[in-house]
Amino acid sequence: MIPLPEFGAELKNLGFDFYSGVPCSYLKHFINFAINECEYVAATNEGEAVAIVAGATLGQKKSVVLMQNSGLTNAVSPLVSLIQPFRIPILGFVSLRGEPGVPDEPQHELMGEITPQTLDLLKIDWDYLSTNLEEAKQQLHRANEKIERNEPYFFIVKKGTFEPVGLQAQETKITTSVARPQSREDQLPTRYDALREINTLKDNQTVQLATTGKTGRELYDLEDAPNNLYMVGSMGCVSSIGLGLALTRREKSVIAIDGDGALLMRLGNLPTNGYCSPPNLLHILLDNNVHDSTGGQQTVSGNVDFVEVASACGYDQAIYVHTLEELKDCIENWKQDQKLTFLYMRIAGGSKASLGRPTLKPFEVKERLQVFLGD
Ligand SMILES: Cc1ncc(C[n+]2csc(CCOP(=O)(O)OP(=O)(O)O)c2C)c(N)n1
Repeated sequence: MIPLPEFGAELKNLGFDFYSGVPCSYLKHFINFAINECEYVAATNEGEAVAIVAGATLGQKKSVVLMQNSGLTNAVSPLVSLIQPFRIPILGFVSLRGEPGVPDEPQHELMGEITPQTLDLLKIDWDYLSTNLEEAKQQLHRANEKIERNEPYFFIVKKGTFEPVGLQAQETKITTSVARPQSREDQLPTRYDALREINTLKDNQTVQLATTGKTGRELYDLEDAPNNLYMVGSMGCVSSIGLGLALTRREKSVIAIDGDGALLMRLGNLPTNGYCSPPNLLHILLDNNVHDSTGGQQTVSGNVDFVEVASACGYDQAIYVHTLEELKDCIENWKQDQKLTFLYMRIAGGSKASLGRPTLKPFEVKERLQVFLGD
């Protein structure tokens, strides 16, 4: 069995000290170690955890994601359409519940059988983690070489790999949130005009992350800049990338621009953001009540009070924005007095005619952003 103080120290020596994940009993001692000794963000699902460590990696922290193999399926979208096309080198540990030949519960049987092939299909290089400390350390060094070459790397962890580590007392945090609800008519600007307002206020300390679909395309059309990231895939992950980046780069102002379809797809991100509460994260939802990018199919956003939801999830403040003027004021106020803020604005459907797409490849956008961030 691997003693975690030594194994964890080796990871720290290699620079890995930021973690996110969802627990698994096979990984519990490793997770306990991460919670006790490192920065660990408890995610609500494994896809969110992948996006958080992706954001932390953009922020130049070598980062680790921990998950049960049943959660690998939850993480497929960001692994396929964020980690790979952007070439974000994360280190993963995935447990092997349902290992063939080892008695386990029926729900793990198939996943245990297909875990290695799943990683192969995802084109993620992997190895079974040795239960011998010295061998495991050598494996870490080999994994680190991959990471240094901008490639993700995963270990599959079998039952009983780690020696026990107890869980130290954990802090519980309750936020007092301010919710400012709707108080007048909406101006309903176009997304393009709202994005222009946001973009106009950008300075050289700000990073703008734009959600999947036409939000990123319109931002690119307005102004292609090194401090922009057009997320293109991993729908719903923009605020989680923002969280990882904001936690690791406290001196930067991180603005995550979301869509209603995307936010609803991963609504579980909100409580994690609210709990971690980085003051330098501004989360803006532009709600057109439709999946505009895929043809305007209605979402259920009309039935959701996002300001109340974000506030109830622990955002320090959640504000209903009615006009472009208010949007400008709210962004300026947040810059002056930073606290985790959610801005909600209803916008008109539709988008700019004959809209282009970023000509840079996702990994080129990432590399450019890393230069901006001082890599
Ligand atoms: C996981 C996943 N499901 C579906 C899609 C297809 N898709 C791309 S953009 C989009 C609509 C996004 O809607 P919303 O977040 O409301 O933004 P809008 O298009 O209205 O600006 C969809 C469904 C995708 N890219 N990824």
